[in-house]
Amino acid sequence: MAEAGVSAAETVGDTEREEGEVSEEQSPGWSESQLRSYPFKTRQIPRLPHGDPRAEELIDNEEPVVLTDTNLVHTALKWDLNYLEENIGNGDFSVYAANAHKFLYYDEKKMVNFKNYKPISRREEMKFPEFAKKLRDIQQRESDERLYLQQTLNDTVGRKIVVDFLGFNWNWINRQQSKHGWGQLTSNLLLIGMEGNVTPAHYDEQQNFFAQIKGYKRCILFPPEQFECLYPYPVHHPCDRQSQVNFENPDYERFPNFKNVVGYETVVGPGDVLYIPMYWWHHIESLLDGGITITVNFWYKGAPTPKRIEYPLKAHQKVAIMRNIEKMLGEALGNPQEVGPLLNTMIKGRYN
Ligand SMILES: O=C(O)CCC(=O)C(=O)O
Repeated sequence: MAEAGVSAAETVGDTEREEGEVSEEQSPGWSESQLRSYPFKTRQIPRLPHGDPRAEELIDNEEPVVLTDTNLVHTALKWDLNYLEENIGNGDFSVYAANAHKFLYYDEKKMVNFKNYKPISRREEMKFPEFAKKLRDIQQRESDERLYLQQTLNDTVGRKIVVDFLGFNWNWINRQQSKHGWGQLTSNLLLIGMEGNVTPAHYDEQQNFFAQIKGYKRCILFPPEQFECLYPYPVHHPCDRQSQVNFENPDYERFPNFKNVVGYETVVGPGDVLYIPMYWWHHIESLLDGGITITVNFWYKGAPTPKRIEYPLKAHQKVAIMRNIEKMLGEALGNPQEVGPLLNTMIKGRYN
């Protein structure tokens, strides 16, 4: 059977693309030279109008698709640094700062488990005008420092932002939520990135409609079937759910299956909405020399587990089981550091 993601993608006539090869289907507004290069193949994620039955089929099957005409965030397409500075209010914003382009997510609560872990970016809380000033200053000085604002929208936002938010196409997205039996909308993350910023590959345990507002982002996705190629950090590590593989210089000795990874990719621009299915890995980069990017995502809890489980289990269900086993072992042993040695004892000479 074809891997998840391959079957429906094939039905819409996408093409397989070798590294560096130019794809025929391109949104205007960006060029191939703005993409970083990686040593693996990708196929294009289909771009479809939301009313196209193939788009619905992809979402039903939990496969990615770019929807080109949802009008989901049409009231936000005017957002830029100046407008947000004037209207976003006096709340605190989490801003990550780094001296390199990668912003590897880390869970601060898990840092007690791995005391030697040193994050490559640091979080600072600041008001929006301070962020805007820092950003303009870095751009002017042509400094290597980079910022990435990542803040859940909350009730501190100003009146105009509330009006824009209420004008989102809630009709369409609420229908999607109920049609697929998803749980509640848990949050809308606002992301404001600098050109060239990279969020390395990771998966989330939520459904995501990723709405692009300003600038272009390249999104490379991998289905949950490729877990073995992507080598996530241990569950108790601050970088839980993130791949350990450095895509720009993979260590094939440590991560040999990375040679077999095959991605699905797209470039999203203003008005596009990418469906990132739960448990799908995603690597996201703001295009090189593309100016700032603004995105708002819509994270939903997945549908509840069905009462009667069907076998064989799907890849994402196996990922959930593996996560639970790691968590339970950490708790039972009273020390997350003992999980690895115990798992090794269990399999060595018995299951391998
Ligand atoms: O846009 C980004 O850089 C990361 C966003 C992301 O990982 C998400 O929406 O799940």
